[in-house]
Amino acid sequence: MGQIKRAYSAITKAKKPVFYAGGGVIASSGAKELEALAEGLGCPVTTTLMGLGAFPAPHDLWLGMLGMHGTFRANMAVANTDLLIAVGARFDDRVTGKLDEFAPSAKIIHIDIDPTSISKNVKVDIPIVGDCKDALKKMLHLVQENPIVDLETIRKPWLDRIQKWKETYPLAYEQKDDLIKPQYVVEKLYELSEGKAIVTTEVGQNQMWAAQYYHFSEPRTLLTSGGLGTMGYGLPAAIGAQAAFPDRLVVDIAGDGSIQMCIQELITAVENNLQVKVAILNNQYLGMVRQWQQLFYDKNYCATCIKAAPDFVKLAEAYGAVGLRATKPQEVEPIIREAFATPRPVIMDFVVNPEECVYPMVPAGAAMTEMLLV
Ligand SMILES: Cc1cc2nc3c(=O)[nH]c(=O)nc-3n(C[C@H](O)[C@H](O)[C@H](O)COP(=O)(O)OP(=O)(O)OC[C@H]3O[C@@H](n4cnc5c(N)ncnc54)[C@H](O)[C@@H]3O)c2cc1C
Ligand SMILES: Cc1ncc(C[n+]2csc(CCOP(=O)(O)OP(=O)(O)O)c2C)c(N)n1
Ligand SMILES: [Mg+2]
Repeated sequence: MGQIKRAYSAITKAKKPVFYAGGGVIASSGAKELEALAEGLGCPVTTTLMGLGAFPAPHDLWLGMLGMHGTFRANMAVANTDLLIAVGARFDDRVTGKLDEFAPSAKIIHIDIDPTSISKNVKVDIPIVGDCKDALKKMLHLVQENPIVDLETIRKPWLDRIQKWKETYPLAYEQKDDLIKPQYVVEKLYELSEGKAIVTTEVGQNQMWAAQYYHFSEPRTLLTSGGLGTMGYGLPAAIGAQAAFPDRLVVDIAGDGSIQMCIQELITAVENNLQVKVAILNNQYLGMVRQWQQLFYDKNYCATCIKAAPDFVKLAEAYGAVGLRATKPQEVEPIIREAFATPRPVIMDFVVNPEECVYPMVPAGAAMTEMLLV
């Protein structure tokens, strides 16, 4: 309890605090405590990829994901904070970027169950070794016993500054002309599922657009391979989720490369009538690798172009599943509606803009403020 009191004392003194929450909050079932504490402290929250769903995306205090493909406001908030409260997050290099310039003026509190995680990559000022939910609950008691006086006035300048960052560089794309934007597909999946699907992803750009544009609000609704980033994860994960929750809508947001890693698992889905919906963002590339070649190697595309891809509609049918295709923006919504209404496994093949990139992007090894925005 001593460390938690020290942490709370630091929080009461901070002018620009930020919660940086990760997969540990979900593992500990501590999302409700995090939300209550963020509200009690008027403290904005960002999460890692693995923490998405640990804090409700529609909340006023939500900053979006941080890191290499995080939002402008989340990365700017971390760069400018005077107190970073890390909860069940492990300071991965996709989050910190250049270590010397990560949260340079911040005191750091770190709650983690694994002592070897503490001060592993970034020096921590107030370590709290233990379960997130347990620690957050104890901190919440302190807030309830001794609330911050005049909280709204104290936080206003910080929250106003964050609001300006949000307005200046929101997550954005333009769905014009005849080519489908992959972000538009993910937004439509979000809208038409009313945000209630269990989403799995493959790895690459599809995974990042899922993280940015499917606005997760509940823990355990995003299943994704973060650390190892194993292409081929999404379909088997979707099948497992559907078996566990037969009445839920389960969607695998996939890439045309990754989906081919474990496509044979469609047999399992068809055989057991597990009605997973696979949405392939078909850019005809190993897109995330191509993005790096495009931006940092002068479009010297090498081994990233998928010219000889199978016809995914025919492939689905060959397995006894349903195959649907959209090649124009106006076809996106009807196809998603049809897929969601079909009580069988479905592959939706969305032929999207081939050279679309994921933005923001922090180049590998750069500081988190050095974001490429378009
Ligand atoms: C193409 C690609 C791009 C990516 N880009 C980004 C990006 O832009 N932003 C991003 O955030 N990630 C990104 N990632 C993911 C990144 O590589 C890491 O997987 C992720 O940042 C790690 O999340 P985390 O820190 O929440 O840790 P996790 O791997 O979820 O680890 C959880 C932490 O919580 C602790 N913990 C576990 N259980 C408990 C408990 N009960 N109580 C307390 N502590 C607990 C663990 O010890 C550990 O320290 C990307 C991955 C890929 C493949
Ligand atoms: C098994 C495996 N091999 C290679 C990689 C490296 N890698 C990361 S993303 C990616 C491209 C994925 O292409 P695709 O599934 O089409 O997704 P996109 O980025 O185009 O959305 C590759 C090759 C990996 N993460 N996993
Ligand atoms: Mg692709």
